[in-house]
Amino acid sequence: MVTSFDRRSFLGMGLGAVVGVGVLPLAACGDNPSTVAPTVSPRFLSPADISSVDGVLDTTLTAVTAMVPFGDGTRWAYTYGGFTPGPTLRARPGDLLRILVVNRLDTPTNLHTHGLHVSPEGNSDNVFVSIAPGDEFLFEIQLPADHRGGTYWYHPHRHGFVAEQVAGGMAGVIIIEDRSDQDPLLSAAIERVMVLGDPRIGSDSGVVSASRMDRMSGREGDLVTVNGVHQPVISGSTGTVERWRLVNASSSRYYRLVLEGSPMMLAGTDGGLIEVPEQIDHLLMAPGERAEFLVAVSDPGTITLRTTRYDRGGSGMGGGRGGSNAAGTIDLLTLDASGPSTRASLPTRIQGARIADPPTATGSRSLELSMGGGGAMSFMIDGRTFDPERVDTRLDLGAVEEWTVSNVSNMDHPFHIHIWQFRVVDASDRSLISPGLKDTVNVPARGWVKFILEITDFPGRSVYHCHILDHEDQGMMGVFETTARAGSA
Ligand SMILES: [Cu+2]
Repeated sequence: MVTSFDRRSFLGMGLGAVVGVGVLPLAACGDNPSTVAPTVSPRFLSPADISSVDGVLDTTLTAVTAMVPFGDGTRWAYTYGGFTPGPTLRARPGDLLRILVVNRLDTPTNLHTHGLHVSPEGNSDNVFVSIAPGDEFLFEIQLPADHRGGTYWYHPHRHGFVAEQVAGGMAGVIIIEDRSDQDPLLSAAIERVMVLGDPRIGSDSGVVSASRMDRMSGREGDLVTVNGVHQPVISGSTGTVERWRLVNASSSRYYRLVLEGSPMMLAGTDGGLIEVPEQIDHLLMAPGERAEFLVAVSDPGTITLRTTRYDRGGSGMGGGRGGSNAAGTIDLLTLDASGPSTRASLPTRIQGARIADPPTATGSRSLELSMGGGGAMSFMIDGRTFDPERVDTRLDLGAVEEWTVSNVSNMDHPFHIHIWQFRVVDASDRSLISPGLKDTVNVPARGWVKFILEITDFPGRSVYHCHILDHEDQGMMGVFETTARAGSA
């Protein structure tokens, strides 16, 4: 049965997909208009795009489990309207996002617009909303007129169910385009959205069951995927620039990315483009983080994006280790370029991408991430587990704060704050100091990170938490509330 909501959702995705019983097609457009290729090297697939029209992006996201194509067969997944990842939502500063979330799961869900600088109240980016099975909820998220362009993403954030729903496949990209995207060399680039995931592969809901050890370490899946496809191949052309927008949508897996066959040019971080792209030799992406790379395709041949091993530490309980990609280097995707050698040029400076220097902090604050022992492991911030009724941190509108987030556990925890972007100014591992804006940063085991947070607007309550989603679900999350300072307007 297809309801009117489903119909809107699928029409909105611009696909003639018919929802049958059982198997649902993957979204496919751009590089490859067909569905999964029945070859050993599946082609790269892009999620469908939904763009705002006259300043409004109006769509429906139906949370539903489904069998989705995988290789020559299918696998069980949590999806948005039958697709994993869900459609890419494209909007501009000042636009309104009107997103109806329909819950066809047997567990509660909601929607978080990760990285967007928007109100956390009411039916905006409010993580305290809970949509019961069978219910629906209309989110209306107003982007400020000065919102930064960038690669953001959406995913469920209903406490207690986040890891399972996201690891199972519920995630999609939000692209905000601003004047930095008008840079001549960038606007000519071939843009590709790349959602990194690591699902468990199986034919029923059993694939999302998690053991106690999984939940302590943070569950990792069987295979790495890019837009739901294992090791896809992009058919590229010489003389072109590729712009890759990466999102780590894995619930726990870290990617230590390397690029072979081309210099690795970092052009953007969580909060959008950086003015001067930087050549780097690798990039660590913790869950929740985004990155943009520019790839100049000048010569025929292959360019391969890989992840190498990363030890994110252990829980200290029963020897559980959180080593991502422990078996060694894994290919994520390959670009296979054809054509005569033709030089492709990258911008050395991106017009309109300048980020103002962080203001001088007027106050400071410290948070401590920890894991408690005992029979049941607990995951805490400042010695407490999450309580939605408690405000842990009170912020004043207009304040500029320097936060030091320290990690006293033996395992890395990626720290994410909602609503805000910050500037990392110092860290125990100086490679964590980013040239761009961030909303998620890894805090290494026994390490610390310092960042500047400028609290300019948006009063209300929201959260900060560990983005290893099993840890968040087990309580490594705190509530902040922003209010006008007493005596100020
Ligand atoms: Cu954690």
